[in-house]
Amino acid sequence: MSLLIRGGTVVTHEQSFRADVYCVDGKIAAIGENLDVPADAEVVDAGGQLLMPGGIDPHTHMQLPFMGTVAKDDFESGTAAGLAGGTTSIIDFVIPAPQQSLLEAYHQWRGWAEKSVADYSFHVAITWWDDSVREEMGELVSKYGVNSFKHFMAYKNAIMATDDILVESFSRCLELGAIPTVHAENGELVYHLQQQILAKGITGPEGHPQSRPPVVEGEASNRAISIANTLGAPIYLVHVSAEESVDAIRYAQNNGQHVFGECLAGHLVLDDSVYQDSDWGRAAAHVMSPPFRPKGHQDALWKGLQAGTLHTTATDHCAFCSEQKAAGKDDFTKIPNGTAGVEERLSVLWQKGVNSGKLTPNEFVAITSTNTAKIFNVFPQKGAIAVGSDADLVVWDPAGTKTLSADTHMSNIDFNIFEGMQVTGIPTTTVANGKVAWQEGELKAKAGDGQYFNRPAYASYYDALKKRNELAAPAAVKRG
Ligand code: DUC
Ligand code: ZN
Ligand code: ZN
Repeated sequence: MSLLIRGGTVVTHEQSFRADVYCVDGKIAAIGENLDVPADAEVVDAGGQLLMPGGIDPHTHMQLPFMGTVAKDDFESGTAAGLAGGTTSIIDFVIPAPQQSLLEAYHQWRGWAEKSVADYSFHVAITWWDDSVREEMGELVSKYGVNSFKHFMAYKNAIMATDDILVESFSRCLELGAIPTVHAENGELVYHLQQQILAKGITGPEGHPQSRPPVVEGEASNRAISIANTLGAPIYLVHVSAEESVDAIRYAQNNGQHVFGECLAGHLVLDDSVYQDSDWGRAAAHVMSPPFRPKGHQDALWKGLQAGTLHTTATDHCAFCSEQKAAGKDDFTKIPNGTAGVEERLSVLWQKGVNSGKLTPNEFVAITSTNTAKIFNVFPQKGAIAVGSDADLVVWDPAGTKTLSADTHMSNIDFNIFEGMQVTGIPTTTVANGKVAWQEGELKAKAGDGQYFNRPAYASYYDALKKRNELAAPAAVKRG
C-alpha cells in the first residue's frame, strides 16, 4: 500500500521546500525530488499546491452526553467533517460522570470512537476525587496512552472541579508526567450571575454572555495558573477567549512558568453581537462557553498567537442542532452549550490569519498541528512531514475559494457559525494514514479507518520540573 504525492511544496512549522512525499504502510517513507517509487504506487498530483501536516484539533466533543442531550456529530460524522477540512486527528474528551470510574468512562468513549474515520486520542476529565481516581489516573497514563487530564472550573452541580480537586489532581499529574488542562471559568460566579440575570427577567440567549463575562474567565485562569505555579506543575488552558487570560498566561510565562494556551477559530473571528440576533434560533446557535467576546478580545488572541503566548488552535466542536438548542427557549441556562467548527478551522485560520498577513504559512502549520503534537507528546509521529512520521497530510490550494455554509458542510447540524464567510485557501486532498481519505468533496475513508493514538508520559521533561521543585521550592512560587 503506497502513495506518492507529487509536485507540491512541503510546508512544515519551520521551512518550505519543493519535494515529493512517498508514503508506505501509513508512514512517510521518503521525501525528495525524482523519487524512485514502484510503478504501482498510487499517485496524487499536488500540481504546485502546498503540502502540510494534516490538522490536529486538540479539543473536540463528539457524541458528548451534555446538558440533557447528546452532541449530534458522533465520531464518524465528526471525524469525516474534520477530513473534509484537512484535519486528520482529533483529541477528544472522556468526561466521567461524578462518581463514575475513570476507566469505565474511558472504555465507554473508546467504544463510541471505534467508528472514527480519522485518528483520535483522549484527554480524561477529573470531575470528582477519591483514592480510586488517583489510582486510575496512574493506570490511564501507564497502560492507555493518556498524558493529559482536564478540569472544568465551571458547570457547578455537574462536572465542576473545585480547588481541592485541582490541587490533588495537578499534584498527581506532576507525579505521573501528565499535563493538567483547564476550562477556566469561575463556576460559582457563573451560577450566581445566571440566577441574578434570570431574576431580572432576562431569559434569552443575550443572558448567556452576561452571565460569563471576561473577568469570570480571567479570575479562573489566574487561579489555575497560580495553583500550578505553587505545585511546580505545567498547565494548558483550553479555549482562551479573554484578554485577561492572555495577560495572565504571558505574565506567568515571563516568570518562567510552563503555561500553554489554546484558542478557538470561532473566538478569533466572531464577537458577542451574535447574541443580539433578533432570531432566537440564530442567537442560541452561538451559545457556547466561554461565550463569544466583545471585539477587542479577538485582537488579544491574534497577538497572543503571533507572540507565541498562545500555542494551539482548536474548535471545541460540540454540535447541537436547532431542535436541541430549543430546550432553552424559556431559560438561556438550559440551552446546550456548544458550536461546531472542526471542518472549517483550517480555512478560517488561513483566510483570517495567513491571507491577512498575521501568520506565515509555517506559523499556520505550527498552530494547527505541530505545537499540539509537541505539547501532547506525539511529535514527530504527528504534526510533522518527516521520514517515519504518520502519513497524515493535506494538499492545500492557497488560491482555491469556497463559501462556508450549513448547506454544504458535512457536519450533522443545521447551522454553521461561519455561514457566508468566503475563504481563499482550501484543502483539495486529505491523506490519513497513507491513504487518500477525502478528495475534492468526496469522502473515501470508511468507518473504523481512524486509529487510536497513544500519548506517552513526558518522562525527561517532568524529571527536570521535579528536580527544579526540589532544588528551588520557594523560587517556584515567587511572582513578580
Ligand atoms: N463548552 C461548550 O460550549 N461545550 C462543551 C463543553 C464546554 O466547555
Ligand atoms: Zn470548555
Ligand atoms: Zn470543550
